[in-house]
Amino acid sequence: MALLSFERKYRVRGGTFIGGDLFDFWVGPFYVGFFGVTTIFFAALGTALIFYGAAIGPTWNPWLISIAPPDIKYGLAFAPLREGGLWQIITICAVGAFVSWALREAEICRKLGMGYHVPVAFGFAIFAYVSLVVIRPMLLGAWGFGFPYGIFSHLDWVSNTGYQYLHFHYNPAHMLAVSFFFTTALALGLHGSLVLSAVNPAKGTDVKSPEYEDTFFRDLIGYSVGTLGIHRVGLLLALNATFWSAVCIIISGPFWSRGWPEWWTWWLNLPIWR
Ligand code: UQ2
Repeated sequence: MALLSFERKYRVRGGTFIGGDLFDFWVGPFYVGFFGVTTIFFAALGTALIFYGAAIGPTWNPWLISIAPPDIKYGLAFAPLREGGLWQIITICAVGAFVSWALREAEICRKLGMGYHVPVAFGFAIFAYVSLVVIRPMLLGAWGFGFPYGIFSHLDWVSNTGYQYLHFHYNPAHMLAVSFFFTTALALGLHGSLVLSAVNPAKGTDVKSPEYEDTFFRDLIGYSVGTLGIHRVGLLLALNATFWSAVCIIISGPFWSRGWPEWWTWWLNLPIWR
């Protein structure tokens, strides 16, 4: 809040995608905009429906509350509210809220004359979610293939879906996704610790410049990717982690319906072994 007193120069009209000046204002520190309104709308409605679903369900235990998708027999049609219809509307609200949030990010980027890297990056996360509850269910022909909205129930879904393909770790796209997630953690671990070490020097001494950060890694491994470079590497790793996660679940079922270990028979069947 205190920052606002000297950030007035960033609170300028214009640069909106939609709505002109109508929603071009702030509430406290938050920019609203047309997509701020749609975000609030979808998020509030979706949350209210989750509470309604919990209220008509069997438990208030937060771990066990679950809102399930429709039975497979409903295919891609709308289901009655109590038989998965609620899940369908909540899914629409979730996608509506996530996409609204991304567009609000994009609008803020435009107002500030910045690049669109943040909404693009968030778009990959939205894609991962949409691949689970929209793309894969549509390819398989039933909303019932989406995952249930509940803490334990979604974990059970992941476990069951994994075992359906015998051993999900043999899924090549899953291998890539996992490797990218681990490497993302390594990169952020390296970056966060390096920056904190530079700004926390010995008592009474000056904060260290980026040249020290470069020098640390040149001493250690003979190479520094640089202060801008590490953020490029980080973005690349994180986007790939989400992207291959989406790919690994979309191909499971629609494009490969047997166990994933069996996929590797292509290797054993290569003619070079004969
Ligand atoms: C770096 C640098 C930073 C960093 C980090 C490195 C001064 C503050 C972490 C080192 C990173 C390298 C060598 C690449 C790591 C690559 C992978 C795939 C993990 O050089 O510049 O800036 O934070």
